[in-house]
Amino acid sequence: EEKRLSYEAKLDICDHSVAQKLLQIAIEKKSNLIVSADVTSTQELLELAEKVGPHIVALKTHIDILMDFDSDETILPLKDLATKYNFLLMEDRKFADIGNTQELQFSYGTYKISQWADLVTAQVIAGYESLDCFRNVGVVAIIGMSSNGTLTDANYREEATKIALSHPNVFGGVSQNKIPNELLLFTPGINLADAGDGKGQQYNTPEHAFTQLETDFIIVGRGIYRSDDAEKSALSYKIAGWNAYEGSL
Ligand code: BMP
Repeated sequence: EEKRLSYEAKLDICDHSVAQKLLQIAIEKKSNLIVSADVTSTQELLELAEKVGPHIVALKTHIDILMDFDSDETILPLKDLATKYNFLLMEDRKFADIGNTQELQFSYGTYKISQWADLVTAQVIAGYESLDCFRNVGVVAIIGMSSNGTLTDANYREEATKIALSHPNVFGGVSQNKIPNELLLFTPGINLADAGDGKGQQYNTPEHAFTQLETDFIIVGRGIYRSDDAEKSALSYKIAGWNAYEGSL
């Protein structure tokens, strides 16, 4: 049975440069919170980033849901906020195609993700080589999903974990189950008020994620951006996440 490691201990075993940055930010800001900025306008995105920036290690985007995406108007100010508040940009693209197509989706088209994202999520369904194209970013592999009825059963997760562990571009995984210590664990489906969203999402508490799953980072969307005061609720989740982390050591 593996023991839960501190962020300091993980710095020694997680070599990927993006893993190192995330762990250093976590230690510095005493935060393991990633806010999922699932808003549909640039103004909402930037306002949210300004409010939650001081409390997060990364801002997770679904850049393709913006109605008004523009590299100059969206990405430049977002990058400035990331620098100002010291957080990374995580594009939750969940790539899920053959390597050649992913390479095109990563660097071309409207969003040119490779030009600004520090880390991206990718399915591993297309196999090991499909991940070769993600150079200069860190990849977080989707190992298990939070939604009711997901096909990521124990066998799938085991095979996905093998790919994640062996591929040099991958430094972490998204899952609702434990994964090996050599990978950083990211856990979405976190909400202090709700158990689900009526659309298949299933929620757990930060306490569950750290104690039961030994997660490294919690990902919170609606719990923060839908609340009356996003700044205040980001701070609450940050404190809840940090207390749960310290309690799990
Ligand atoms: P919310 O906290 O509002 O439910 O948002 C969760 C976020 O995490 C969404 O952006 C979703 O795409 C993402 N996510 C998830 O909920 N479950 C997973 O298994 C993987 C995800 O990336």
